[in-house]
Amino acid sequence: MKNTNSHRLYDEAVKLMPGGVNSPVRAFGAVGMKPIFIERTKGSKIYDADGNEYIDYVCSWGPCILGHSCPEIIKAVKDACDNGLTYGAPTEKEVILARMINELMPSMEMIRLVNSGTEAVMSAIRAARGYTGRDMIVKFKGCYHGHSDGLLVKAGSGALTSAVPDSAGVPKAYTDNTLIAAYNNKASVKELFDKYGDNIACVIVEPVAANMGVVLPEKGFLEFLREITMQYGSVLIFDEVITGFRLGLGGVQEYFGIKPDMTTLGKIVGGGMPMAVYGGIKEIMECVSPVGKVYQAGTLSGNPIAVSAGIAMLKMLSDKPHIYEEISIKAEKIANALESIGAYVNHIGSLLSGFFTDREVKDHDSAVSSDTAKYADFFRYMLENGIYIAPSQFEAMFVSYAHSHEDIDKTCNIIKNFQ
Ligand code: KE4
Repeated sequence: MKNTNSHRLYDEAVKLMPGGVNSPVRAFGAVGMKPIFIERTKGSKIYDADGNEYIDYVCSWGPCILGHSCPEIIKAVKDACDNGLTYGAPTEKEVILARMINELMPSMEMIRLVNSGTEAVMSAIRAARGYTGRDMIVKFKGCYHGHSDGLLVKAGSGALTSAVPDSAGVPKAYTDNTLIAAYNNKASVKELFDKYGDNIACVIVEPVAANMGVVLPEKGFLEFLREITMQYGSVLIFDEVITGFRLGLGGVQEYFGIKPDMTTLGKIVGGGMPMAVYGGIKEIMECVSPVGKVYQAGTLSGNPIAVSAGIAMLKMLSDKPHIYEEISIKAEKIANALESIGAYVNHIGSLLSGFFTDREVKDHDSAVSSDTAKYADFFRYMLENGIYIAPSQFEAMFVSYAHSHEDIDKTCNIIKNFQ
């Protein structure tokens, strides 16, 4: 692959932006090479600054479930632009989108639109704390919920329960109320509730984890979280920023039949534009300003362009519910190809990850024990062969409605030839 232009752009970019990128994973650090710069996208393909074409399985980290540059979404955005880009005032389209979300995810009785998943999660946690009057939160090792201070944590020394900052610039005090449990480990959750239960405001979980690579909830794990949070009066927050509208129109909560108290959404819901959502039962959401005392605000929240993209996205997904089975079948083919070269694969719907390990990958520690050097070799091999997958083992592969049978067959053949 010729990368002259990407390398030229990268050499200029690193002088102007940390790592030459606007989000760290894009810097290709985990795969030991300079990043490629993307110039345009269409359907299942992305094209870099040197004109190289790739079949894309990053899909902008999840939003592009219908493929890139979906004509209906582009048209909705272009039409909306003719009426202005931002008003800073309520609009009918926000009501339409809020109603669509409520009808597709009934647990979200009331919602608030924001601009990123980070903002959605940060606000949901603040609402849960305001509603319960409690300070402590529980998250799971290996789950990522954006970069708000209290969530950039790792297990403290000694017991699993204490958290310490996992980023420079986060004061220790900001993480003192964050408790860490192990995914799929009920005992680690029970231990925290036995010790702190009456001061735990919420448990936040990726109901299907996708930030340690894809890790599925074991049978009964989500049900257990629902029971223990009910028992202690804590809020159960499903972070469905990745899984919302990915596994089906009702998200993981419909897929597994579990009703959280709050949900965060992002990525797909914005149709590729900067938009995310937090919401939940009315009793909690009515704690949010201007009705309640939990303050949260945003200049571009509910932006008419982003909302138009989101409405177009959800309308198409609602009109084409058959796509979910189709993209799941295509993802299954890729999962089988990865297994044929000895990878351990976690796969659900159109979401999957292959790990180079002979262990079952069911939590953070088993995920990080996989051979990440081999993954980096695999990434470079796939890129050289025109297949663009996540430049990190701890992300997911996404299959879109735009991936053709030819794309899938080509991808599987290339995977099977990896040595
Ligand atoms: P954003 O602030 O990046 O919109 O969303 C944060 C977030 C919240 N919750 C979950 C479950 C998430 O996966 C994310 C962000 N996902 C990463 C990829 N795994 C975004 C990619 C990036 O950081 O560049």
